[in-house]
Amino acid sequence: MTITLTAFEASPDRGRGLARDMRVRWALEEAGQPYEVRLVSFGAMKEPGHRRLHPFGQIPTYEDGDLALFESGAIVLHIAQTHGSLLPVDANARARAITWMFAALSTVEPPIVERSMATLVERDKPWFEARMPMLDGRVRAQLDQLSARLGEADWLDGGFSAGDLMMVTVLRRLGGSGILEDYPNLCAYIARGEARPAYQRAFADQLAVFTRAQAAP
Ligand code: GTB
Repeated sequence: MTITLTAFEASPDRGRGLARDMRVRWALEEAGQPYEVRLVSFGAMKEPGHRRLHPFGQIPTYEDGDLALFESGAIVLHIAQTHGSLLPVDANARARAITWMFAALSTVEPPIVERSMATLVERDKPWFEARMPMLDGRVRAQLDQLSARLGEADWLDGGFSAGDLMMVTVLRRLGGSGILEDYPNLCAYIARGEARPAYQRAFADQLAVFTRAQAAP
């Protein structure tokens, strides 16, 4: 049975690999698992057919035989637990790698998403200029601590793991904000993740979707 993901038919990120299917594609590439991608429009995501897979009408989803999952974190964890070497064998190291996945998703990602959403949909609001320093401050508060913990290490806890995969994808959303440049070790960390052959394959595949959509009449 082939693994099937869903992704945006026309991603608003314009091929930058910022939508959450990217982390699932990357995990599958790291795990050496072939997969197919079903592209869905914003309209189709809200239809009953897609909502049976994803109650909140979003991407990504994951299907493998009679297993259907949603939530990118749960999907990457499932991939890491069932294939490849994205989680260490040692039980304690494995638990710590999973902890970093949760840290990425529930501590670092929320202020980044909040900031990113404000720049997308609140730019013309009277409160925008006053609110941004507070949103930047919340992002920086987490990056200060993440940067201090990472120090000069290559990865967050020993070898590359699903925790790093998740953290790199979360941090990438800050590209273009001007914030990351104040954290050279985090920039180098992201670059190390992006240099991985599995990342490169995943990125090229999602970019090809955008490029094809642009070329379509
Ligand atoms: N918690 C869920 C998960 O981790 O899987 C969140 C899933 C989610 O937010 N999916 C988004 C979606 O389907 C796409 S990734 N949105 C459509 C909808 O809700 O109707 C979020 C995203 C979108 C666009 C950019 N971008 O343009 O840069 C980046 C990230």
